[in-house]
Amino acid sequence: ATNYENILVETRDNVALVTLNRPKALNALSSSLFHELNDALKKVDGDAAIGAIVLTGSERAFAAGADIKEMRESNYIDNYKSNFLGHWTFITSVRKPVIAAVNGFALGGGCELAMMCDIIYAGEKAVFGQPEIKLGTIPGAGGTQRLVKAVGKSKAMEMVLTGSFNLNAHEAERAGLVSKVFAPEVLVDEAVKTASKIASLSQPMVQMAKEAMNQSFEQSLANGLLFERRLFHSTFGTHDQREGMLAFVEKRKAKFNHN
Ligand code: CO8
Repeated sequence: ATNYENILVETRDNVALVTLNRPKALNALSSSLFHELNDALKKVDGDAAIGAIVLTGSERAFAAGADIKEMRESNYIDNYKSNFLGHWTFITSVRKPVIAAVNGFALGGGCELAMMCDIIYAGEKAVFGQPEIKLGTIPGAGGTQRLVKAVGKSKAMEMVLTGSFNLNAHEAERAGLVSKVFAPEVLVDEAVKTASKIASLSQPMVQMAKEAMNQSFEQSLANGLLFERRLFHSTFGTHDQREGMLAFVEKRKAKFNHN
């Protein structure tokens, strides 16, 4: 296993559990943390034994945002030339499902990172917010885009424009940002349970379904529907579709071989 300084990676059966681990900085997303995260995600995405990924932080903080101390002195032209934080988008190209298990603060880039995942589970003390405006900047990794779709325009506007209107776990669930809320101490186990359930299904089908749903954010409805239908057609070229439908008819559990 690779030794990382800012994250921990473990496998639980068919699930990879990645834990952000910069406790002293409330998991502020430094550039080296993100490079390690990307490296770990790349490895588990390519590991056939892993079917889904859980990303979590500590009970106090999922992540309190981009590392303010690291970026405070950077200037426009350097940001532009280095495409500063461009590598943050890597997680959105991971093909396996990623569940964010959010305890504590998910602020700024932390909220944006959670929204780059496919499913968000929250611990009861989770706090979601976009405080960038208070730092004299604006969200830079999807907060002005994904948040609008996740919680609707009025809530997203209020969060981003005031920087201090945060959502707690239950508010986030009601708004649709989060799918389930758990007690903090069971959150990660519950996320792993769901990830494991997903990982036990046909991996190519899971990935096609994820790919098709993600098109809904990118495409017109007509194009998205066409993309979906073509992928749906293609599932009939697989073993797992044959087996899944046969198992239904024979009233038994399907045995997927991911082909
Ligand atoms: N960056 C760097 N260090 C941080 C950060 C951060 N985002 N958040 C907390 N820390 C550090 C603190 O400086 C402190 O360090 P030290 O002990 O050395 O003083 C330590 O973590 C503990 O924090 P606090 O003492 O502040 O803990 P509190 O419990 O008092 O407060 C809060 C917790 C409310 C979470 C508070 O830490 C806070 O407000 N943090 C900043 C939150 C924030 O503004 N986040 C947004 C950052 S900007 C951003 O994310 C932009 C993303 C743009 C992406 C662009 C991609 C292209």
